[in-house]
Amino acid sequence: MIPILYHYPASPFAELVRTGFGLKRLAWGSLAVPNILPKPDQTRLTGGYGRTPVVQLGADIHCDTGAILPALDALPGPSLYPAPLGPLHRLVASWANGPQFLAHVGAAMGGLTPAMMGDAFIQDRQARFGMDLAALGKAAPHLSAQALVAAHWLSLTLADGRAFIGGDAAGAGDLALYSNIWFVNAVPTAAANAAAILALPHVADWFGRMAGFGHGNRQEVTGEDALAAARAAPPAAIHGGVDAPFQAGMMVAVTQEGSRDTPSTGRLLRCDSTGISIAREAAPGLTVHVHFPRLGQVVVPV
Ligand SMILES: N[C@@H](CCC(=O)N[C@@H](CS)C(=O)NCC(=O)O)C(=O)O
Repeated sequence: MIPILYHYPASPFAELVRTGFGLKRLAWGSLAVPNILPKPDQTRLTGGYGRTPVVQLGADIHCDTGAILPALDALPGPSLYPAPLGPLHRLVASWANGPQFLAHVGAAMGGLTPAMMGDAFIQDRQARFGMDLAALGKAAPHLSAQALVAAHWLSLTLADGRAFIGGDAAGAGDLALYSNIWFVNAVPTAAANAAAILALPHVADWFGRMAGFGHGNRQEVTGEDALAAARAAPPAAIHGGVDAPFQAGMMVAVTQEGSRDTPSTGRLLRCDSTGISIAREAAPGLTVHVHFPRLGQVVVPV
């Protein structure tokens, strides 16, 4: 059973996972989804979660890099949380993928005109996340300055000659910082911002080492292949409990802070600091377990 990534090329969070596959030298299935809703191949399994990326392992569906990386970590290959930082990689990643993500959206996309983004994309992000992409240009200088602080701190961290933020081995914190800079570097109109970031001492060399991991061994799969994979492998046993006030087995809806996407609804299996898992019927006779991190998710009984 290989992991299947639901993604599109320009997604920085997807690039984070693709590079994670490279770091772990994994074989994986690539399922292309649009960069706006609807994404029927994805949401029939997640039940509503429409963000990119999602990773499927048989009948286990992992939403958000905060759930995807721990799931990939259990697969063969180098750890994504190497010592000496260990779990501190998660702290770095949640900062880079949290407040710093918006800063990098500004640095990457602030120079795009509405015509370049297209009406459908602008409307999707406005309706789902309340983002005013048409006005992003105004905020871009401020946001670009915020993004440059992350690169400055990265540069200082690397100043003692270490290869990655924790030493010789790259981890989830490196992946998160990398995907933000990759995003800025990938947009031609953001070339000046990318140049400012990559000009900081040690950052370009580190960026090259991260890019050098590649993407592992990718093969294209279809939505039908993915459904067959879900039918072929039952969900894995759940490890973790259900914190009060929730109770195991109750029906809940899971949404994301700051998103108006349709909730993923199901029977609660796990809800504690390790994450959230729900069971749902994805198709007649097909039960899947949908997993989320705990951070940033809103759980409501229904
Ligand atoms: N916290 C999520 C954030 C994912 C995210 O915001 N992804 C962006 C794309 S990079 C997204 O879903 N945008 C809307 C879409 O692609 O439909 C994670 O870590 O995976």
